[in-house]
Amino acid sequence: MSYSEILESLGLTTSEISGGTLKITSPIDGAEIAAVQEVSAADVNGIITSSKRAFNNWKAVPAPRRGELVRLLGEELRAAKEDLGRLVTLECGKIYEEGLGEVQEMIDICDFAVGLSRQLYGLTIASERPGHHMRETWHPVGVCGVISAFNFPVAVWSWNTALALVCGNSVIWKPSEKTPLTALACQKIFEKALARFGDDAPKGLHHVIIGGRDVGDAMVSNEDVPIVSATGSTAMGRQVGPKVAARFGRSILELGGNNAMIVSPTADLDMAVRAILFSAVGTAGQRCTSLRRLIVHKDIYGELMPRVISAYASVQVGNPLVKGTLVGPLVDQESFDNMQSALIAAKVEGGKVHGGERELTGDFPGGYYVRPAVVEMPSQSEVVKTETFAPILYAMKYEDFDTAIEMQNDVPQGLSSCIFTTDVREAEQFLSDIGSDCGIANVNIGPSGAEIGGAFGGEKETGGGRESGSDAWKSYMRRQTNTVNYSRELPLAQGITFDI
Ligand code: UN1
Repeated sequence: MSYSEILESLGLTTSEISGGTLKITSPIDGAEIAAVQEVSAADVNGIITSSKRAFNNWKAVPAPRRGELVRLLGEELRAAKEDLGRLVTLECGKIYEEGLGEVQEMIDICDFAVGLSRQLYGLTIASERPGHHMRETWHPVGVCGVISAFNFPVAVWSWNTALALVCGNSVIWKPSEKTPLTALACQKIFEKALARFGDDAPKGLHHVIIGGRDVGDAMVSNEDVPIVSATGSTAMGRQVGPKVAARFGRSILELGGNNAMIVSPTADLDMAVRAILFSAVGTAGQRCTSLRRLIVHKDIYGELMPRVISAYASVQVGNPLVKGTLVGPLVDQESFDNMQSALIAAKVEGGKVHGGERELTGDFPGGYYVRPAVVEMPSQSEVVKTETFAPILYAMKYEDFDTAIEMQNDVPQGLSSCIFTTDVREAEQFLSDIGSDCGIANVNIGPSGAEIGGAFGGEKETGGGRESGSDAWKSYMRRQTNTVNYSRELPLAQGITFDI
């Protein structure tokens, strides 16, 4: 399929994607594929007013009915899966298989949210007073701002939006400036679901705002946006979090990761090698869950590392639209430059670098393809503690298990982690209070590729937010404690008497 056929397959019209100020190039070859209109920061206030109006109607629609809209969204996503998956590949450069996987995550979270729309369970609580009922109930909050990154341009939107909608909120989405086309395509898909839904979905329930940092800022600073869910770099979160907090808004932050794998002497090394490959080079190392640190027991280091290094040398790097490619391009030159700077720093810090060179400059002079890099490090130095959004895997040795856990935890980020071991004591310690300090901790699988059913997010510089499954929906609702007196007396709590 040609690039224009990919764009047309999702109903993006020429007038919508040309003549605008935001130029979009494909990471595949650097070709300009669109020029999209941006909103101005001044427009954002009007959009928030429209969203707030929509919220005031939507919150009155029963939750299971709200779920019906998300069910229809899931159906439309199923129908659009191949086309949207291909557009994800074209716009952000991940391989088509992963583009499809990303759309599958969207479908899955829609299914999850539909079920949730008939739950949103509260609690009954024992009251200390006779003739009283206590309850805890959950209610919609308002406009939910969603900020997403280029690397999961559509799935992260869906995790937030599917939940926010069944919870009774309206949504304003600020996608990455690198990937507005997939956002426009999702808006179209959403509109198809809306058209089938009926009249009780208010106008303005979902908006996409395309623009730069000032546009995001206008949303983040506006007190009519009580929830801001932001996924991206720690630097972005440092801007967003305090601004939202300053006006007592709620933020859900899912920021950087620096995810490790401990490989113990009892590990199944065949499995470990496969997991290392998928999680470290998949999506060209541009997942927040990508494997970045390998902490290997000294007795198996000599056996494992040559296998990893030779697998790295043979992994197929190329056009992400072509079957058989496992590693597509980096998103842009800046990303390539950051990778090269990190490799230089790693050498200065004593690292031995395997791979990391630019490739395919003949076929794609405008694309930034790299051979994924493995760097053997003498210790967990500064560069290892920094998240570089590129396929660099730092490998280090450990001697005793407690030190391995210390190394795993001794970075500023706390998203995902894993251990390969067949020793149940090690596995359980890793998952215990004295084990991994991350939001995600796995045994005998890699740190990436989380299912939507679990809560997704992490600690420390990862921001502490949770999106997606489990009870992450509670972040999109306000909690209310209710006490009902069905007696004819007015007893006070704490046994207080206050007679008049
Ligand atoms: C991200 O990189 O921002 O766990 C999200 C994973 C995917 C989501 C990654 N399900 O790798």
